[in-house]
Amino acid sequence: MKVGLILGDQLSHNLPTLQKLDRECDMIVMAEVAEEATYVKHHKQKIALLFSAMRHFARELQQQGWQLRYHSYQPQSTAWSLLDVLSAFLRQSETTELVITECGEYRLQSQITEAWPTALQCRVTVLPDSRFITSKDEFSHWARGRKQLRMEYFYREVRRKTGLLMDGNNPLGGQWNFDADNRQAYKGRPALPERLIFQRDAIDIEVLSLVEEHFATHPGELSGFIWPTSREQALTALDCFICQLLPHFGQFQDAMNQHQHFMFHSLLSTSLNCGLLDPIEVCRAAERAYLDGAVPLNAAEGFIRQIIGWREYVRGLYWLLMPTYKNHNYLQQSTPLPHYYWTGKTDMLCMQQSLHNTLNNAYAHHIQRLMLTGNFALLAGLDPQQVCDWYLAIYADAYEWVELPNTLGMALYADGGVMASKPYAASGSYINRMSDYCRSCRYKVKTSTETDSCPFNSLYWHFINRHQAKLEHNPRMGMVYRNWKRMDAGKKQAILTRADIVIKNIEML
Ligand code: FAD
Ligand code: DLZ
Ligand code: SF4
Repeated sequence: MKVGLILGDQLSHNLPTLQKLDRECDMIVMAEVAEEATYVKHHKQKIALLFSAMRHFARELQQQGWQLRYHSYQPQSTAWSLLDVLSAFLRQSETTELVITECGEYRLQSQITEAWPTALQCRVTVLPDSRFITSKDEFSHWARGRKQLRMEYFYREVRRKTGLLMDGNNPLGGQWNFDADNRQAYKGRPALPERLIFQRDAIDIEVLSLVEEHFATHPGELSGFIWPTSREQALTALDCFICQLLPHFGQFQDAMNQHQHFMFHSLLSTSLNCGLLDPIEVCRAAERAYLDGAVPLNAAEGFIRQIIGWREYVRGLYWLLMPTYKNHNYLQQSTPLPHYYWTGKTDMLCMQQSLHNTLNNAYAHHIQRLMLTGNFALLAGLDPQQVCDWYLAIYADAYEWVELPNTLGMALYADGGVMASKPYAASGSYINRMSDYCRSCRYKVKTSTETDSCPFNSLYWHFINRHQAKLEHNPRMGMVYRNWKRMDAGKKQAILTRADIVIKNIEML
């Protein structure tokens, strides 16, 4: 008999493991275990999402006739890890081979390939994960010999490969990228539709109370749990997004608003990343909406680029550059993560709103992650390891393959420019342009050196000044350094003095 282990982020009916096994004679194992639930202090909603989605998926497999052993979470269980569960099961069965689809994190994948065959005394077959459009080998092949690994060029290859929004060999509309149309601030129009609320079934309810009881010390609230926990719900969420939100997705992709935590974003990353949705089916649905005339091209292209471009690209980079990628700290930043990242208690309204969204919903949209919590971490010189651990723990869609390049590379520039052609550093004026936070904030966005000045302003120039040696020769930073050099010496000193005080009192902002 063969045994297939299905992980919490492998909940797809087309999973290679299922294709390789025979439901007549093989066995599936799924397990909720302490090691996976606590290797970082995951947000309560992330644990609830995974446990509930795993239970729903297991039930579907059983209904299809699979023999399945499901290990439910028990706090006192001696089976702490996936290996413990498998060891116990294999001891009592006639298993000849363990089959698993390669997993999403280097941490676990290296255990599987290096330790499991000996520990389990059985053959371990690892199958490539066909749920991504670009295989690891294809990505390495694309990257080979290139001086720079820019997403835009990779994305064009994937457009050609999939034929998405293509007219033969050319992009529909004559352009690959419509980002120039996608930078509008949101002034309250059009009104946002109500978000979808799913009826919670007995599985969801049982899991939510299990998590409340046994993961009480983990961050976040469970009361706002909105995530699809089955494929059926994920498909409903996809339909709703395409009909109601995609038409304006492009236009307001970078916008932020005090009263709207989700804007026109899809909230589909949790379902994509745990396997409930397939990236190609999601992109085909967006393409179809464009071809039917229901959404403009800039919206469909912008959305599809996030999935076949950014999502595939970060996964390719992760597997190309791990394990050393994780340790980079190009800018040598080391300030500890302020405690408000875990509590949301700060007077910086933009940060407070983004952190409340994070703690209440295990979600923040891309611009909140990149230009608020990420930008602040970059400017304030926070330790990349601590920042990465926080992002991995706190979002319901976080797995290291996607979290690490986005945090270490895109937000923190800690990889020295492998991923981003320049640091995503911005002062309060960018935040003011793209949001309505500043008008209600206790800090003043127009000033830099007063005690009530926006911290982002002095921190921005402090960042530019302290990393001059590493950044000034970057052609995309030329203008910034010319402005800094032209600035009056007294003003410069006042800004740097203010920033030093801000950094010294970082916990008090
Ligand atoms: P939408 O805005 O609706 O976008 C559609 C889809 O595109 C998303 O569902 C996602 O699958 C994909 N996508 C968009 N941007 C990216 C990106 N940069 N990288 C990969 N996929 C992308 N995304 C995660 O899935 N998991 C993470 O742990 C994660 N950590 C991040 C950390 C930082 C510091 C930053 C800046 C970004 C991170 N992202 C991560 C990317 C992005 O912020 C989220 O994918 C997005 O906010 C999810 O919300 P959504 O589904 O509403 O996205
Ligand atoms: C994130 C997560 C959590 C919280 N719990 C489990 C679990 O109990 N069992 C499981 O199989 N997977 C879980 N996961 C997802 C895994 O951590 C994920 O599969 C690996 O990190 C590889 O991406
Ligand atoms: Fe954020 Fe500064 Fe605006 Fe306040 S003033 S909301 S701290 S950018």
